[in-house]
Amino acid sequence: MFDLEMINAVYSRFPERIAAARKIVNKPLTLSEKILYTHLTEGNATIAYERGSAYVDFAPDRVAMQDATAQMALLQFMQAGRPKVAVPSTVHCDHLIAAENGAKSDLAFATEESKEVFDFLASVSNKYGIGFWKPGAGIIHQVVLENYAFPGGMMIGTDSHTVNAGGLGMLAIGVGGADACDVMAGLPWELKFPKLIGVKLTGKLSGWTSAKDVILKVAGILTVKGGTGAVVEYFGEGATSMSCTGKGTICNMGAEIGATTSTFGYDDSMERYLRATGRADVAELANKIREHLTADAECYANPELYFDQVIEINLDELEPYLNGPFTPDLATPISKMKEAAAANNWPTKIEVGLIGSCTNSSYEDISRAASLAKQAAEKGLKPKSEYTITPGSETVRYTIEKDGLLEIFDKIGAKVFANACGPCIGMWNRVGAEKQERNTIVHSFNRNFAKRADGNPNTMAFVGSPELVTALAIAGDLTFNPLTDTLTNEAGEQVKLDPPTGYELPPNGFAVEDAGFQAPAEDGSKVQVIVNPASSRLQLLEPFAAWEGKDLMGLRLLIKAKGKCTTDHISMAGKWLKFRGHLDNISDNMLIGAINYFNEKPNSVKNQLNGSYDEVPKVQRMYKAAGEFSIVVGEENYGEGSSREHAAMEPRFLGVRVVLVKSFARIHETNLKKQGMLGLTFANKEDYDLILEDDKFNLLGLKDFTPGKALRLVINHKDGTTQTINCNHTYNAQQIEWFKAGGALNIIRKRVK
Ligand code: MIC
Ligand code: SF4
Repeated sequence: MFDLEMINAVYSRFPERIAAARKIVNKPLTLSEKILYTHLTEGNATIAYERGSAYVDFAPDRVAMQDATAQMALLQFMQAGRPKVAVPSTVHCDHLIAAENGAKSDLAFATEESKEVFDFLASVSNKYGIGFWKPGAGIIHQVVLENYAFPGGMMIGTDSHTVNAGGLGMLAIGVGGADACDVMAGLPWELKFPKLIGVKLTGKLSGWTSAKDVILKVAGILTVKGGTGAVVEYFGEGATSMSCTGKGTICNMGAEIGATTSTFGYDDSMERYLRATGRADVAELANKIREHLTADAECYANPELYFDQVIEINLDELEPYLNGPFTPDLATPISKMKEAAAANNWPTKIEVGLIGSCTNSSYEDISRAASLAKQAAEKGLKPKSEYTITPGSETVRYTIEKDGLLEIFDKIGAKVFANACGPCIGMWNRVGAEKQERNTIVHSFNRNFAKRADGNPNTMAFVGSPELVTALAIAGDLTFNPLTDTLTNEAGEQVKLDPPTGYELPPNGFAVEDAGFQAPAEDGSKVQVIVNPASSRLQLLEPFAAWEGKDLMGLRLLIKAKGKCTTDHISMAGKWLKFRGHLDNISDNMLIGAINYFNEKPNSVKNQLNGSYDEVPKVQRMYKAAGEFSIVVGEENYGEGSSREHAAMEPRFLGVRVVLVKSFARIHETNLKKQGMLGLTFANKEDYDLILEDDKFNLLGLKDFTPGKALRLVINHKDGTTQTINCNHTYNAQQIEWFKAGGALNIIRKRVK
């Protein structure tokens, strides 16, 4: 068991800090507020922070990083001049393992292919006191839930789905590596005090409906930006009657609505999960302060008085959903899929059904899916689609193997991939994907942006619960509704699938031989971290230049991005994950997925220096070589999706100075600020329409860069006319200092010297 002392220390502060907060806020407190106010850097609360506007310094209890983002986070941390991390931290090797032939050979291949990176992460971890989870141990969020998450805690993680730990009653928040670096260096972590959305769950889950459907429904209601700047707190009979891992699924996909995080109050399901995962002592500690680990009763009785927005969902009436394609908020109840598919001309033949991922690979998920696989075998049904499983952790994998569940899947021809991200992040060497055929897949992951799973822009991915994905893979048909429809079996009979059944927790307990953990050295001072200067995968960071003290004149338009521009569009994953530790090399993927407004094509922009069209990174490198800077323009929720700070560092590195959009996703906006970029929004969104392909820009007002005061952008059109528009920003005084220093890390560097 990890962290018992730390958890004890956190809990012993709770009563006093909550009493102080209650006094200052002067009304009953939600769980989210309790966790926020017990984690203030200042200690006991002295101010009632205004939700949605006050910047507040917090002291998170722990940090988690995955291999693809840890490289940058730790390259930055290495410059902070500390012998050890200030709070318990872990690294998890999961993103760099591609899925192709099956767990064993894929893992062996990845371990060899990414040896240099894994060795780097292992040695940095060893040196600085960071727990290291080896390749094959599992996906970060599942491993965190099983080992580290605790009710009432606050953690940050360099991955947007860090929020998964809300299933155990934490406030767990996804951040860029620079934020993680601060916290590991013992500095406060700043967050805008969030707004609160309450989701009241009445009724109970039953039959085909699962926790996943709750969040698929919520995504349909709130859309991909509806949760921005807010914590979503779930409560009600539907919440307490649901499993802890089901809660994890709901919180996990809260990232897809842009929520800062999501959480649930401590309850019996969490206690059961803590005990089942070998943390009875944590459960005992939590039980002692139980009333502090959930909201004050008044908040749930009259939520409208305590939350900024309240949504009510009746689980008795909730249908299974399928969300997609291309966006996780396009929610279609399964009963309406037939119509929706016909209306949108979606291919209805399902090529592959994929279950698992950090979102949905609990014992409960797998056992419910297995109950359907078992029926298929018994009823003479052969899955019409390919079917794959990615277990979330070695503990889950080992346990489902021991309990015979893998054998059941084997009987229907399923392929088991390594305990890793694999197909969820484009690390899927799918045969034939390069042909770019239009096709449909269904999966139980969380994201379905274009190209995300297999790199094919024409793959339409629909997100559903593992049970629904399994039923659909058996049917091979997107319009199959297992609640009402029958299937023809091998004997030509019509058969119906019974609703799935499963176990909340393994009836015989979890088991594992080697969970994959490596503890760091007690004294890491002698450990050497070596980065080969000739490496194509790792590169030490050079400081970015400080602001030159002047307004920015003559900026070139690099791209005016049209429509959805997620971090997958800005810094694609898949094969590019290889270069996450090498800023120069990964910069060759900068914005290659973004659609150019002027020709509607990806990765084709006008080079203003010679009028020709070329790839975005190439054009930007030419500007850089010519000593010129540029600006990127975008639309709504720019930078949606992941926490990867490469989406901010690449433009910074290549000489983009300003990103001007209609609105930002939270993590990306912070990442831009941290790296010394100017992330601005149109004061009038229609001004987006003023930007022309040959424009050059002057950004004015920087000498007087002040919180709350708009900057001015002069647009110089090719025909000699100019227009001046206002650009808003959300920089506070400290963030303005980051900009001036050329990035937050430069300030830390100065302190070290
Ligand atoms: C994702 O789901 O997009 C990722 C890959 O886990 C990212 C992190 C990354 O890009 O490394 C995330 O969600 O933050
Ligand atoms: Fe990995 Fe996918 Fe989860 Fe991201 S969402 S951590 S890529 S499994």
